[in-house]
Amino acid sequence: MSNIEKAYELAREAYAAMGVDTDKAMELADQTPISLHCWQGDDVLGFEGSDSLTGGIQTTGNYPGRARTLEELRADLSKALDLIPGVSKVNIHANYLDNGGKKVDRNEIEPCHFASWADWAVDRGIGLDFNSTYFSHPLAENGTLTNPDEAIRAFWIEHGLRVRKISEYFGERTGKVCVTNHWIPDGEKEVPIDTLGPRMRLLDSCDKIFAQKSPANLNKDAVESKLFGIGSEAYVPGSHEFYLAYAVRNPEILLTLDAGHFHPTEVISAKISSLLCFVDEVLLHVSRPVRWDSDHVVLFDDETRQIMREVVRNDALNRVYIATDYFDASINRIMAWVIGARNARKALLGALLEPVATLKKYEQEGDRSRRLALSQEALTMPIGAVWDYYCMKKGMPVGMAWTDDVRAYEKDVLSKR
Ligand code: RNT
Ligand code: ZN
Repeated sequence: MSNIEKAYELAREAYAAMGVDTDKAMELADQTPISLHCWQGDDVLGFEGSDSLTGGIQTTGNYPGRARTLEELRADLSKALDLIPGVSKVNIHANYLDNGGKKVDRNEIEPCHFASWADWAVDRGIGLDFNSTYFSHPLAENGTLTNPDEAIRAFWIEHGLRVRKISEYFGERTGKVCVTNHWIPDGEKEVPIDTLGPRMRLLDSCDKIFAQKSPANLNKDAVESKLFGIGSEAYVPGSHEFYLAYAVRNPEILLTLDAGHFHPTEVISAKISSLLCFVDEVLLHVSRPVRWDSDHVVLFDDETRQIMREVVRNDALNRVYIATDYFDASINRIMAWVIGARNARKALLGALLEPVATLKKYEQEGDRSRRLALSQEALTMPIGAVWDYYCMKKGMPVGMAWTDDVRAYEKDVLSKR
């Protein structure tokens, strides 16, 4: 018996004594899809030939080896996916199109421009998620779906409509539902006088984009709010209240919660169960804001763990889609992917290893003292032993072993770019 197996055996017994079935927890943690964002690999630049990122979001750092082509990005993504245990999907942005070297504007994209992504996903046996791209474009400078210029607003509405067709195509090709996220960067540095007008235009734009329902087995649309961005500190029309109301009014639309899109002391873990009272399904952008919406690499930290606990404790795994959303250009980008995704999965496993049934029993009995005591005992249970065993069983590297693999790839591939 290896040390990993020995440690697992002890952990399994300790968890069983708490009423937790570790095999069941590993199975559920493994089978729950986590959607890996493609944009960590190239600093959100995409393949339209753009060399700058706009829209009030920002990557910092210039670590060598950024993916410059679709082929490089997919090779890097494949490398990362091979080191992340569990069912993964890949989350693509509309500016990651395969245009064959010809200019295809955002209002012209078609499924054929994403066929190579679908081929790649089918080949890997994974699902795809999708995102409209309303930033890093000259027509986005003064607003997209809120733009008072009707021609520009129409351009972006057309983009949204086309994105949803591509999502349906992804759903068909992969046989797995595509979750499509819509986020716009529109906002103002200073408080505008008319705060209602842009929102009424956004409402009209959304109604036009979502007028036709997608087959629910192919595509589900989600709307993502934000509090502020760089240059939109004072006013963002697509606020939490706006999209929450929109999702409640339109039951087929999901609400997206991004961990970095609220006031610095506000946490999305505290919002999930309220939303579940009013919307059918939720999309999570698991990210890490540091003092602002900085999109740092996801950690195995309190909030990431609390997000997963809220989903598991409320038995909502089948109503919540989990996606990662961060971009760090200051460290090896593949390591950034793997660290964040493994942390998200580990946090999910940790939540599934909580003695939820017993905690709920104490709660129902009114035994708040023992509820608190057990919740604290659970924190120092050997999650790591179960995680290591799970990785080993899935043929995935255990501990730091995967970093050697990425270093070798860096030497052979990334450093030559
Ligand atoms: C921006 C949003 C959005 C983006 C991606 C690239 O603040 O979080 O989800 O990160 O679409
Ligand atoms: Zn996000």
